[in-house]
Amino acid sequence: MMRGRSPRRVRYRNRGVSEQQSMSRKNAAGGPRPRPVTAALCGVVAAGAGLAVAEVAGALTKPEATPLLAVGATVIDLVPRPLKELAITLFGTADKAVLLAGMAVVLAAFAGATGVMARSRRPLGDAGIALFGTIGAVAALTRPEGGPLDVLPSVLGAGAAIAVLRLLLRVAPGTPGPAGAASDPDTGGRTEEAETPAPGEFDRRRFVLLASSAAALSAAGGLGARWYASSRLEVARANNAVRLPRPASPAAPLPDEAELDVAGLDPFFTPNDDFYRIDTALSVPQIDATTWRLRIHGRGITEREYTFDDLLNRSDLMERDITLACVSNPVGGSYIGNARWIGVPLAALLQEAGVRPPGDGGPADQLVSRSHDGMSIGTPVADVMDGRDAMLALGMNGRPLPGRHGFPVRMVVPGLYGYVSACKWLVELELTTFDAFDAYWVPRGWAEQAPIKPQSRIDTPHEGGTVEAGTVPVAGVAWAQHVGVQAVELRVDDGPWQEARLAAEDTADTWRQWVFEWEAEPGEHRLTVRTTDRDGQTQTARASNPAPDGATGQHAVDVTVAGR
Ligand SMILES: Nc1nc2c(c(=O)[nH]1)N[C@H]1C(S)=C(S)[C@@H](COP(=O)(O)O)O[C@H]1N2
Ligand SMILES: [Mo]
Repeated sequence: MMRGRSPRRVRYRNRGVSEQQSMSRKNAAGGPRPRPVTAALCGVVAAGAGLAVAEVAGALTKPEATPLLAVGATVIDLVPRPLKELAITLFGTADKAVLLAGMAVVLAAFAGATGVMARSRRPLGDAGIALFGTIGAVAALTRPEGGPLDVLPSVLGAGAAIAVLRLLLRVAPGTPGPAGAASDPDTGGRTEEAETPAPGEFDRRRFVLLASSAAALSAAGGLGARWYASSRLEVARANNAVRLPRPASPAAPLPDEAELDVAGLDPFFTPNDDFYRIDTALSVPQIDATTWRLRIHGRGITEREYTFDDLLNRSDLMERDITLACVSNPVGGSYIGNARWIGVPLAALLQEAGVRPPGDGGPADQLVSRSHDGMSIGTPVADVMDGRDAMLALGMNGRPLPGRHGFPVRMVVPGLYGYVSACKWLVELELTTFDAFDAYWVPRGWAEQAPIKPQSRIDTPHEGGTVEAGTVPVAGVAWAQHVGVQAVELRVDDGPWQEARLAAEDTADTWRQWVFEWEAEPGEHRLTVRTTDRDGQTQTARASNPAPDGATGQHAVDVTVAGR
């Protein structure tokens, strides 16, 4: 077999033979064309190299501007509501990782196809890659925080991918010898049985070595770039340097009985590391608090600017316990958390700037908050100025805001879902009207205004769980922010609603724990919970989706009670 020959000789013969073949069957180096799979592999490796170069370029300039992150962010902005809901239902807060993985799969498929096209015509491959580079560049350029220099990672990446693809295709081994050649339509039937040798072992080895080195270098470069980008401006560092002052208006101490001692029940205060995270930011915005500015402008006021120190040094800082909830939280879901926030009273800040609520003749009924990453959130001016503890939060559970939760400054407004109140990475406040401006989620099918709906949740026993017959503590949380929880009731199977014991109330703006001592009889049982708020409204049993303004329905869990 061919193995017996010296590699060099095989290579030489290989070229000699192919020179007698028609031009259409030659590769750039004059050898036979690589097989489609090989060409596809070349395309994928070239794309990986391009992405890695782009990541390195981004890490050195602006990480959000790399084609992966810029296109990902654009996809997030463009996906229609039903698809986004499905993604949240299926993947929860892992939806971003799934999006990136999905993009990688699509990209690999296109890169493979580009490699195959480039096999017969190199310019087709160049064009395919250029198209991708252009998509990346346009996405980076059109991001809210985008600038002309943001095209750099995409352009450099595309250039690198083209170079790598051309190089790999040049050294790729050609179509295989007799057996393979006969079945390959590209060799056009009149296969030279004896003349076309299988690609030499040397060719193959050289190609495999080159392709795998390129892939390994790309992986190392890409991961290294990511690591460098995240450590370079690590919010945690800036974060540690921030010292939270003592608030002029501290929160009342938590009543002892506000927290029940039941295993499996969510803690009253959600630790920062466990706090749910919902946002459209593919990478956490890295903001330097020392250069951060908040601009306030719009109808009826003169523009003002605040620095982080301006806010930190105010004499009216307040500390409040507020439960934050996401409109996408399904009944029984976990997109809700409770924290002790420190911040600037928003109403006071707005008054200083000359804002009057609409009821007082003010020309603006909507306060639009904008974030560093281009999010816009619309909140009724009337709500933030009606005396509730709306704030520009600087601290969360005794620490500066974590990067994921909006460092250095975010909004928190008791009683309104996060997407209409809780802007993270805040940089701008604009006084306008609901008629004049639609915030980010409104054209995407979510309600313009969305107070949090009263809800209750069973934390323990959990769905599908098994408990021993006897006294079983059934426990959970209930919330009716800014109104307060009046009662929680539990129903076993189709039995009567029975009142649960409520933990002491912290404030009307926080959730409230509850427990019901259940005398559990062996068998399969369904437990259902409902709450009634202090206005006397009982949570409806009618189930509805989160969209457009929050899910309704009652949380139920099915449990098995084992006999003794
Ligand atoms: N900049 C920015 N702020 C944002 C969002 C976002 O996507 N971007 N999402 C909002 C939504 S939908 C919710 S529910 C809360 C969640 O805050 P958390 O992630 O700190 O829990 O942030 C709000 N603030
Ligand atoms: Mo949300």
